Parts: sequence; C-alpha cells; structure tokens
Amino acid sequence: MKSAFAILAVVLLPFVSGVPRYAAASNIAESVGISVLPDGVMVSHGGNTLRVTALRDDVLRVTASHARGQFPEKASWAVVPAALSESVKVVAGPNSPNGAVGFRTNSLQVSISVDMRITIRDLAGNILQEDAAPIEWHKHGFTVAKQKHQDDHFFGLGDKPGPLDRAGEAFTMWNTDMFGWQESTDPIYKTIPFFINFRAGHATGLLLDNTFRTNFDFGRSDPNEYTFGAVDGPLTYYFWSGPEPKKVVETYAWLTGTTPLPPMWSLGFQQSRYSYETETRLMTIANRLRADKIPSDALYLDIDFQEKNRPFTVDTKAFPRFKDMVSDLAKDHFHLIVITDLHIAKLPDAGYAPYDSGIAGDHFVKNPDGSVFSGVVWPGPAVFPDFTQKVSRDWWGTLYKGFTDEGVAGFWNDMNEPAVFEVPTKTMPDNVQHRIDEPGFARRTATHLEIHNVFGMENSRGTYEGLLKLQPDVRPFVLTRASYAGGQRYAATWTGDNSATWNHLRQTVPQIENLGLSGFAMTGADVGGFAGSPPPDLLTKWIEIGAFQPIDRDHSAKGTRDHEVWVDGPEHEAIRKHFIEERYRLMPYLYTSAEETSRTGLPIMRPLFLEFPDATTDGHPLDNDATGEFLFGDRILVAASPSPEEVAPYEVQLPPGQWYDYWTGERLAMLTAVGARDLEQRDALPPNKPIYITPKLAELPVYVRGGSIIPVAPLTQSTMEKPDGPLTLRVYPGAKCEGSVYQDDGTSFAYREGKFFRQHFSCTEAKNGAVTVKLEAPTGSFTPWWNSLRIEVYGLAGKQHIAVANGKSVKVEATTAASILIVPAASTATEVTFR
Ligand code: MIG
Repeated sequence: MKSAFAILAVVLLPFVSGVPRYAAASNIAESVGISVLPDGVMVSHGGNTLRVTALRDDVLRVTASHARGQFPEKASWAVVPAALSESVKVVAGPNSPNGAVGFRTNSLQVSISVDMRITIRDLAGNILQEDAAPIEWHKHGFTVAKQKHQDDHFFGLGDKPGPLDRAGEAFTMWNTDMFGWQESTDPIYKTIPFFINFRAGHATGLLLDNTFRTNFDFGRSDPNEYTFGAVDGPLTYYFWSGPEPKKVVETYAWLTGTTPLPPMWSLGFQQSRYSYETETRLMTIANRLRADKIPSDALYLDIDFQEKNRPFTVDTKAFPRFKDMVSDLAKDHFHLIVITDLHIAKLPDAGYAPYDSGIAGDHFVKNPDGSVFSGVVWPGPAVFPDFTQKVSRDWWGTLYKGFTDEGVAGFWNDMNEPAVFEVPTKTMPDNVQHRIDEPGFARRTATHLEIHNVFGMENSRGTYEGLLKLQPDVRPFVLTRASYAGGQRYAATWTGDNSATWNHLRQTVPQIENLGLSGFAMTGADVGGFAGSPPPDLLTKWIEIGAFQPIDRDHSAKGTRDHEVWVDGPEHEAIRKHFIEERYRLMPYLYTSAEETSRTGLPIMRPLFLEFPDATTDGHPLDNDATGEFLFGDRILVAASPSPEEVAPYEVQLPPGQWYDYWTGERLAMLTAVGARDLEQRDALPPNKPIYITPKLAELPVYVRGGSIIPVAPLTQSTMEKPDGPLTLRVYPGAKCEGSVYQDDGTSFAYREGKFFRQHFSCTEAKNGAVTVKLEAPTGSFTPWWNSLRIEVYGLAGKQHIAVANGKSVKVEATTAASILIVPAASTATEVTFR
C-alpha cells in the first residue's frame, strides 16, 4: 500500500492492558506497533493494523487491515477525489499512561488504546465518539462497536422507512426493488451508509465507505452500543464533528459532493402515471392541465411507451408522431421525461442497436464462465451494462442521442437495484462478474456482492454524464430509484413504490428528510401513493403536502384509479390547485434554496433540528415531538398532522423564536416570553406555547420564521412562462432578519460564467416599531424578469403608513396584514424605512 507519507517512527510497546473482548487466539506474545504519520497514526496489534488519519482538522479517515493483510485500496465510489487526497498535519501524542497513543488536530484529539479502541474528543476534552470494543473481525467481514448514550439520536441512512430518528432500530444496506414496502420494511432501494449522531444539541457524522452488504444497529441489540459492519470488503470509515448538525451535512457534501443546480422546470409540478399509454392520452392530460390552469412543467412516459418494454425504443403505434408530440408539448411549456431502464433486451440479430452495440463493445456483465449474464425483466430476457467500467458508462450515455435529438428533456432510471424477475433474490446472482475500470481504482474484476449497491448509482452516473456530453450546456435531469452515497451528484430520486394510504402520506416527511440529510436534496414521494387508489380526501391532502416537497410528482401504478388533480370534482380540484399555485408563487424562494443546496449540500426539505439544534431544553431533536412538521427551505415551516387521517385537533410545536402565519401574515403571539433582547438571541429563547390545529381538508398550517425575507413571484402556469409584475419580498421582521433571491436562465451552465442574479436583503426593527428593509446591490450579470420589487412588511398590524425611500417620504398601501411599497429594481443598494 502506497502512503502519501513516509513512516516517521516505529515504536514497539509491550502489550500492557486491555483484554480484547473478542479474546480469540491471542496467546502469541503480544506487542503493539505504533507508526507516527504526519497526518495521523498507525497502530498494529495481533496482526491487525489500524490507521487513523486526518483529512481536515475536523475529518478523520479510519481504515484497518486484518490478519497481516493489506489496507483497503484508497479509492471510493462515494468520496470525491479532492476530499480523498486531502490531509492535514497533526501533532502526535499525548500518549496516556495506560499505553494509549494518539494525536491532535486543531479541532480533535484522537487516542487509540493498546487493544485498538479509538476515542475521539473535542479540544475541550468532551468525548465525541468512543469504541465500545475492539474491532470484531469475522471470516470476511467486521463489526465496529461504539458506545451509545441514552440521549443519542441518529439520522441519515437515506430512504429507509420508519421514524426520522433511527435510535433503537437496526438496518441492512442492500438495494432492493421493494414494491409495496411498509414502514418496517428493510432494506429498500438505496444504500447510503452515512449517519448523523446527534446528542444534546451536538452532532457528528460517520460514513462507512463499503459497498458490500452493510448493517447498522443503533442500540437495538444492546442499548449501550451502536454498531456498524459489513459482510466483506474494506473497513474504511470517515468520522467528523460539527458540532452543528448543519456543519455535519455540509461536511458530508464536502466528502461526497452536492446535488447540482437542477433545471428550474424540474421544480415545477410533474404529472406521471404507469402508464400514459398513447399520445392521445398524454395530450389529453397536457391539455386538461392547461385548460384547468393547474400550473405544471413535466409529464412522464412510463414503460408502456416503448416497443415491448425495450429501452430506447418507442411504440410507434401508440406514439405515431413522437418527435412532433414532444415539440408540441414543449410549445405548451411541458418537459417530457421518459423512462429508460438499464436492462437491455437480449435480442441478437434483430436490429436492436442497444443490444448490438453493447455486445460489440463488450459492455455487459458476465457469468463466472465468461458468458454474458442474462436475466428476465420487463423486456423478457435481458442483459445488464457493466456500469463500473467508464467505457461502458460512456457507451450507455450515447444511447440517449435519439431522445435528446427529439427534444426529450429528462430521463428516468428505474429498476436499477438491479431488479431481476423470476428469482427469489430479486437481483442478479452473487457471482456475476463486474469489471472495475475506473480512474482512481485498480483495474480488476469484482463479484456482484461488491458492486450491487453501487450499480444503480453508476447507472444514473452514466446517464448524467452521457447527457452532459450530448448537450454540454443543458443541465441534465435524471431520476434514479437505486443509488449509493454520493449518488446525488448525478440524479434526483424518489421513494419508490409507496402506497395510497394515510400512513404512507405520513411517512413521506421523515423519509424525504432523511434523504436530504443523506445528500439527496432533490427528492419526492409519489404524490397520492403509487400502489392502490387514494380516496379523494387523501389525494387532496397529499397534493397539499407534496407542494412543499422538493420534487412534486403525482404518480400511480397500473390498475389504480386516476390520480390527476381534477378527478374528484371541482371542490377537490380547487383546493389542490390552490396549493400547486402556491408552490409556483414560491418558485423564486424554492429555486434560491436549490441553488444554496448546490453549493452547500444543505437540503431543501429540512428537519427542525437541523435549523434549531437547541430547540429543546434537554437537547433532543424537536422533530421527535413534532413528527408532521418540516422546513421547506430554511425559513418556511409546514405543520402537517403527525397522523393525517385523524380528525381530532393536533399540537403544533414551533421552534423557539418569533413565527408568522404564512397564509395570513399574522405575527403570532405565542412566545412564553418576548423581549427585544430575546429576539437577538434566538437560540436562548424559551420554548413556544403549542398551537392546536383542528384539521381541515382545505387547510395546511404553514409558518414563517421571524427574521425572514421571502421572494415570491406572480403566478405562472409553468416555470417557462415569464412572470408578469414585480418580485414580491415578503418581509417578516425578527432576529437576524435576512433573505436572498437567486435567478439565472434556469437551464444552462452560463451561471458558472457569472450569468446569474443574486441579491441579499436584510431588515431591522427599531424600538419604536419602524422597520428598515435593506436591499443590497445585486451581483452577477443576469437580468431577471422583474423591473420592480413589491415590499410587503408583515407584523406591523397595518400601522405603518409612510415609507422613506431614498430620503423621500411616500405613502404606503396598508392592509390589515402588511405595509406595502413598490420600488424600482435598482443596481445599487436601496433602503426603505416603514414608519
Ligand atoms: O416493476 O415502470 O418504482 O415508479 O411506475 C414496476 C413501472 C416498475 C417501478 C417504479 C414505478 C414505475 C414502474 N416500475
């Protein structure tokens, strides 16, 4: 194993203390070998070697070799090369009297006991993480055990169902096509072996970078420890400290990358079904959306649009004018997304280009005897691309040329766990051979056991990178079902085959939140539920909540009743439409959130503890009390019912600080104690009094955090339509009052060359109640659609009738909710005082 650094010193210490818990075969004279490295330390004992190095002052990499074997290869499908090659110098020691060795960085102290248990402290000496036992080595795999405290909470692990907090639960990572999964089903589609440990308001992160079947137990087997391990493959994990949970998520993005800035249209309302089977049907849907003025941006074609379910074909009987249809839809501001599953129909000598070119280029995975593996999926017997070979991904990418030429805007990669029919394991056999031929990796053959969990991610990567090659200045939109840690770099995702039940609606919140914490910001759950037929009230409530999820896609399974917005008559339609319209008004805010995500990795939909880690006096996550609540962006709180089927009033617990009612603009008087000083120190505020909500079909409680400025647009029917009128800034005075808006052309990469528009806003509230709104000078060279800004200041109870802008006094429009003034958009900073 090549190391970036020479070993500086090797010391042999006698084995002095610590009886290994696994206590196997250690009657050999024991000794501990210590190698001090510039960026960490290496400790050997009993033939095993542990290496802990610092990538950054706050990020450690832990790796181990077993039985005098080699260290795992320093290559990763999850961690980006820039992070992988990072290192910082550490200070060796102090070595403790019991024989422990260690080092410190500018933010962490690491010590390793002679039996190779790691303890990590912050510089104040607080223990952040401590091994509960030495590494347990199995025949091929291993288990790592850490001490668990009663008040430890765990988040992350991607799409796994169940409560937001994973404490007390155990999970397996093995990507699985799980039609009809339920709250307790595990595993399902994705493998994101990353979790956040949150205790008393402080957070750390851990990524187990192992692609084999892995497992996590957060105190289910033993309340005093949490464990993680794998059946095979590298013992390599990354540990880092926040201490803020947001910092943990940002560092995870530093390690594995962010969700790229999506095309703006993908944030619009999307309509899908398995399947819109003919052009006539699809156009009827499109026309009805426009006729009923349901704002919408995307339509999907599921597998039946293909010729006999063969990927990259079109059933020309059902879609006789495919290309013209796509362009007609585009004229009507609809983007078409088509499914392109990875299983290529096994059709030798039939003129089926994906099969012929794949065979010619040797791009399919093989059986141990060297023959091409085939399994039955939608097209019948099918073959499977070898996505861990760059050259095969490149070939896969070229298959999209026909569709991009015809104007298809987005692509859907389903079934990529990979799903295989007619076998009990629902996937390919363990011994299928994959080739790894990939920059950064040693070239070799690996079995399906190793590649299974990254297969879906590499499939979506092939699609994403292929689209970039075909259309270098168009942001790709790829939707994938299976993925691995880091898969957010290539594709958006959804929660697979949920069901049309109230419990599944409830499940959308924790699932999308945990996906967001796990790097996947562009996510949605099938609105209305995939399996089964939602009763009208359920569909209505689902559409309301779905309007505040990052991806808002209405989708349904074959054989279920129609799901579109209008299917239950005008009353339901009016409610549903109202919420979708609100999403479109909030598009500037949503798009600004998506842009933040692309830089920081912070999700669009956020659990409360991410923004308010100190919301409870004992430091437990507020989300555990308020399970229906979530943040849409960092400032808007949606308080869905914790059990949406119930009719009794439910309690809404708002995080400490000032809040406003989003719908009325009313400043809520629900603080247990308010004072000007408190507003400056939000984190130190006492809890708010609960609010009791009587559930109503047409209503969804939404609140805005005091101290927010929210950009809102005039209503449009799609994101392609230019809004007519000013950009509205809804100003909600409070502590640290600010906001911003980001705009660009919505589709290209010109923003990277400065063609964007960004403007920051802030506000201050004087003791006498006057509110000053400051609009900073915008940056970037893009000209946005508005010429003027409509400033609406809430919470003034209609009292402020005069505004002073540029030294001039003007009368403002005052409603019971807000004081309003329209000012021209300016390229310089502007200040307006409402008094
Ligand atoms: O075995 O393409 O999760 O969204 O509609 C079903 C048909 C295959 C599963 C996906 C679902 C999609 C369906 N697919």
